[in-house]
Amino acid sequence: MFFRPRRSGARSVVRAAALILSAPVLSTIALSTLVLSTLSAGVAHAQVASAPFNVTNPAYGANGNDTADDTQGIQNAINAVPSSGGEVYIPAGTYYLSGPLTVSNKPIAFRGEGARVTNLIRRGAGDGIVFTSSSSVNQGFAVRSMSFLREDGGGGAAISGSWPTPGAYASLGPVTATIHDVHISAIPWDYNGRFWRAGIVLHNVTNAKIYAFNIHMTQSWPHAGQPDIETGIDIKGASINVQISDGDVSRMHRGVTVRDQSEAIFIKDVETGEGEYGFHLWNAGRGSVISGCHANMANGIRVENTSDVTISNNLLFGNFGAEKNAIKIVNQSWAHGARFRITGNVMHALSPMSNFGIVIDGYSTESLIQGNSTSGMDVGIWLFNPNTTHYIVSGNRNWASPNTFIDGGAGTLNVDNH
Ligand SMILES: [Ca+2]
Repeated sequence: MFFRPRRSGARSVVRAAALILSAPVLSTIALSTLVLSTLSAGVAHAQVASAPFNVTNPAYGANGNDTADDTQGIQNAINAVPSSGGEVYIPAGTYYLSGPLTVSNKPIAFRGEGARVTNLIRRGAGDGIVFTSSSSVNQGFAVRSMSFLREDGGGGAAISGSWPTPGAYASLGPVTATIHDVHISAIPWDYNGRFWRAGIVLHNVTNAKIYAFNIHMTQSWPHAGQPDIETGIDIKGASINVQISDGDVSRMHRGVTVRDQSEAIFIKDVETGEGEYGFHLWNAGRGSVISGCHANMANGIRVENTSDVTISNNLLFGNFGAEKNAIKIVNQSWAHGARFRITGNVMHALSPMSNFGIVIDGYSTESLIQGNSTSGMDVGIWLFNPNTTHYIVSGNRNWASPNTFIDGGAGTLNVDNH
């Protein structure tokens, strides 16, 4: 019982409650659908305020069939959405942005016709869509079915959302942010110097779902002149209960980052490639999960000063190189060092030696490393810090990984590792 995930019961309740509560809310997408069906039932036009705000309406002025700047046209449609919320519809076509699109303090859903069908081309430095709510942790924000392509300039996030710091029980609220069927990249393919600093950034979000995404820069990382904070998806602030699934990030410094106090972040079936870190959690809260993911990066998964993380059934390949790691956990105090589960992962170094499979460093306890496979590493599994205690390390296989060092501190079990 020492190794049971102590919070799993509580989290299941929270997630179940979130699912139940999300159904009637679903912010603006459900609202628009409701309005449309109400319309077809013959209800008076006075009630259609929340029907989609089509950016190509002449009253707004965007045009997806010409090369003129569409920033103001789309912004006009955003501005026309009432404070009660609505859907901004961007039909198939190519739209040019010379500045960011901004939404402040109203629920809004952006809908295109599909990634690579509705294309937003960003010229110049800065963000793409910026949503800010300072009034409610549950104010809805959705983006679906469109591409964000940077044509020149660097920096900025393609999609950015920010909410006030959530209070107690915020996790019982509705699904706040939904982002899916989005493609984030740069054009043209052969040019060095055009990329986003981040694909998607969510700050203080409660209950978000990000899925069916493709974030792929055209120039291989490292990008000249770009800071090492480039991230495909960046979850920060005190975010809670975010599900990131079924997508891929490549040619960024990091694939997915979770930081600050963010907790209960579920990362599933996500592929990362051609960068420095696949998945990086640091100074984050408890209860995050990385499962069924794939990284082909210099480092696979890095966890710093973060507790209660499950890392399971991942495939971590890489040209790891000296001092690189498939999985590394490093904690600077007991406050963050408990209850890791590292199970069923397959790790393989493409350029053998001088690199590591699983490394546990610093203050860390009450954890399980079981049924993992490493190959081609100089060191398969390494627990060396006397402050790493009460680990069970069992049934792991280190193929062509000549060194396995399992010492650790008090209460460490080393059973059937080869
Ligand atoms: Ca245009």
